[in-house]
Amino acid sequence: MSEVRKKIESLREEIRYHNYRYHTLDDIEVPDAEYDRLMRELQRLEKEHPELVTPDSPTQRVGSEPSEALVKVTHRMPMLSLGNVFAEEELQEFHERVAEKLEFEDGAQSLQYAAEPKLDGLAVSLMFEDGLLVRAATRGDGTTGEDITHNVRTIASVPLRLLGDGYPVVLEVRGEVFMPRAGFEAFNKKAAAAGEKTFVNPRNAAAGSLRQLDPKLAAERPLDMYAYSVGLVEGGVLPGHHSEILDQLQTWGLKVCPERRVVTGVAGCLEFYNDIQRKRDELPYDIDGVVYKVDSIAMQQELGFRSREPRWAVAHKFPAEEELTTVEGIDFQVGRTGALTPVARLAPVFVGGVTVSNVTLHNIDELHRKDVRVGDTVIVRRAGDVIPEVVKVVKRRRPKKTVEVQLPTRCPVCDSHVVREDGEAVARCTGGLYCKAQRAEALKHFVSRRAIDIDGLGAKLIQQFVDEDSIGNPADIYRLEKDELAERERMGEKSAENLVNAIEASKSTTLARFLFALGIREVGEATAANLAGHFGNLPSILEADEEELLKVPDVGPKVAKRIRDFLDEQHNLDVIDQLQQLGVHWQDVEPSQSAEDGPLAGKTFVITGTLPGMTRDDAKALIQKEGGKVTGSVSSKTSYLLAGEKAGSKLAKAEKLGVNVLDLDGLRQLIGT
Ligand code: D41
Repeated sequence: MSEVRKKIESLREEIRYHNYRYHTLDDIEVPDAEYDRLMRELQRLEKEHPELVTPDSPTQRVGSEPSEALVKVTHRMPMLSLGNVFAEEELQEFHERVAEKLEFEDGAQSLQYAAEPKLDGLAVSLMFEDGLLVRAATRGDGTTGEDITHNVRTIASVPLRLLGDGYPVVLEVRGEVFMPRAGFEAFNKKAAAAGEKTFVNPRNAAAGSLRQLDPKLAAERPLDMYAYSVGLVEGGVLPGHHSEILDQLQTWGLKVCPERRVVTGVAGCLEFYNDIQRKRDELPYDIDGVVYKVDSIAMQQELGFRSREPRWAVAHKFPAEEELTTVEGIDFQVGRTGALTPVARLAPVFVGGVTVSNVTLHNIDELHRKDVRVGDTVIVRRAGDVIPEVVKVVKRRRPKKTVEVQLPTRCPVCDSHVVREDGEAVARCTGGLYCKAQRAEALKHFVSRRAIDIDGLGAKLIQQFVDEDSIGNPADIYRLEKDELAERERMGEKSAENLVNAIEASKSTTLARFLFALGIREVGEATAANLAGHFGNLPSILEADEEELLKVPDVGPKVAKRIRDFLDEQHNLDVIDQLQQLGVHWQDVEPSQSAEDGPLAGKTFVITGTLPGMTRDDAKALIQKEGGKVTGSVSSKTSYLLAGEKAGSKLAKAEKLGVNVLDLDGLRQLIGT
């Protein structure tokens, strides 16, 4: 017994806390679905143990608390609440209860429902007397709401006087006030730009707007309203069907939802549900399900209601788009380019209609910004077809002794070092070809035409080899046997032979191609050629330290470091060694001494504009051949700007910085030709 008492008390405390977050702070901590679950659990326990119900229990005051500043209004006819179903079976049960109570013989196959979207806004009551809007009130707890006449009068789609004639003397219209999505986005954007408070969702924005004390503020909010039923009616009669009543309200100037439809039986309801769910993202307003109402008012009256819920209506809710779950682990996935992506492993949770158990956290900065830790309770969101995301951590539920997740220093796939350049969000594995995660991409690059050039080894085949582990690194390509290839699906004798020949032919290459093929980051074709030209042979490159690498044309500190990082990994050296053992070879060349001895040694050039009779690439090659360096942008370190015709901003900058400006003749003079 005391266990139950404790449980009830803790539920109440939890619910009160969330009420406070929601109503007072306007800053929710858990998704609605979780709040509803807590509430239902409390209701269930209190029902089982009525002796434990106390007047201050949150169940004794469903709905929002009227704020002190707004005037309270007692609804002359209580505003009912609406039961929920989530699953098809529950809808079927609802329908069977209706059919039974109405004593249908045939299971009420032909029973008609008025179906409409369930807007995610705020229920309100509008009182019209002699056609004039005399009072608007929030639903509140269904019995007592707040007077919001001053704010509702600012909503353009609410008539201050009913149109036409034939309306009852007293007509209470009930409906939903909401903020259309576009208006919400625009409002938040403006508020953010002005450094003002933004709203988490359109529903909160609508609620906040309606409860403003100053109608001038409410008037700035893009609110709208759809009528969904009537309350008090005196001095007049309304049509006999819900659908007709809404039509009638429309003729009197009220706005009703255009998506509404009369449907037949459970099958009709489900069809409507699916239609609306499909349309959901395109609708200009947020909805959280659909509502079915028995269309005949006579039948509604026969059915009546039970504990404030009509027996003739039910909300069929969409799966919640936000749910709570716990983080069971945080792994780092290695992508094809070596980028490490943190992924949260979750206790599987049904959200937005699917079960989610993995969510990407994008990169380490994002992970730290959200501060997600193993053991955390998190809000997971999946809206429409958007990929699921962790919205935020519920910090209050964090277990003791959690640790902040750190970027691993070694690759989880291949154990190579992980590097992250300053100012870059992405961390990468340095394993390159050695890392299985990067293998397929690296191999594709290796065999490409401008690299080692193996014709016939396409992307699909490479993926196959990698998947079945028959190629671990580029050297393995040279270990493939013809018979083995021919046995492969879709590869005949002939193409196997062609491939073997292409592999054989690729063994005779150049040092530049070989270096490019290795796929060292930042080492493109041009840099590979410069490296080959500068050092002339592979052993010199393997031995070169960063300082020596910097002497290579076009190689800056960043590239030099990338090359050194790559060559410092033993497995990369092993692959290079194996490739040579297996017959990959090239002709060494005389190392060019240009950078050290040429007339342009130590000088840095920038090229701009159109040079007469020479491409910029040729000019670059000429400068490099004579020992100069060519960079892309002008700075105080630039020795010369080689400017052709139509030189633009670079010329202006050079002049501003006092950098020497040359034309081609000037360059030739410098070189001495
Ligand atoms: O769109 C809505 N949110 C909506 C709410 C609707 N389309 N119809 C509704 N119908 C009712 C009854 C059946 C009681 C007249 C409702 C609500 N009620 C409702 N909204 C908030 C509490 C109840």
